[in-house]
Amino acid sequence: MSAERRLFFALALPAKLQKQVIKWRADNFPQDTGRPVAAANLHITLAFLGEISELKADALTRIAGRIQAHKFSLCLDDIGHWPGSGVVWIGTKRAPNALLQLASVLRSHAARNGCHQSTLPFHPHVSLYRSATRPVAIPPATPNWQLDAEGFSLYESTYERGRTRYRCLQSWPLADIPAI
Ligand code: 2AM
Repeated sequence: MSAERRLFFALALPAKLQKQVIKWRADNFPQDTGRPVAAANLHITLAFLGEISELKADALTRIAGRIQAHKFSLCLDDIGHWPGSGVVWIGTKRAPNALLQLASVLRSHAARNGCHQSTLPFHPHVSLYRSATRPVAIPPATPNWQLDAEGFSLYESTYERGRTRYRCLQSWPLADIPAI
């Protein structure tokens, strides 16, 4: 039997935005806030699949390739701390419908293929710190970065020598918004 892999669908942050976020994080949070997420690992999870077989991964990869969704932009203008999960995050106050629909389609396909989905409402976010279980002084606002989503990807999460790495397995483009 082939090994299971920990997979998820996500939106990547472009390298320029990764750098901006990392600099802003360093300037705005004390060093002992928690475990900072590495720049290359910054992303917005669309659907978490968990540890799944190659068979299920193949099925969901084929499905992802048939999804028809449009490009969208979102403004990273929100910030918060979930003490229970220890996550400090940035997100958006107004999630575009195209983002919610893409996540919803991926999550329902994941559920239909036996990947347990959280019952909590989808809250698009970029995790900045993990293991932040103590109170965190949250900056009043983010610099309102714009994220232009032109595609989405399937990632594998691995843990080697004390480091979490996310490897992009495949990406799919989002379609241009038709001119009216
Ligand atoms: P995050 O989106 O809050 O950062 C890979 O592990 C990614 O999947 C991480 O980005 C992580 O959290 C998200 N993730 C991990 N476990 C999850 C779960 N049980 N439900 C939803 N998302 C999860």
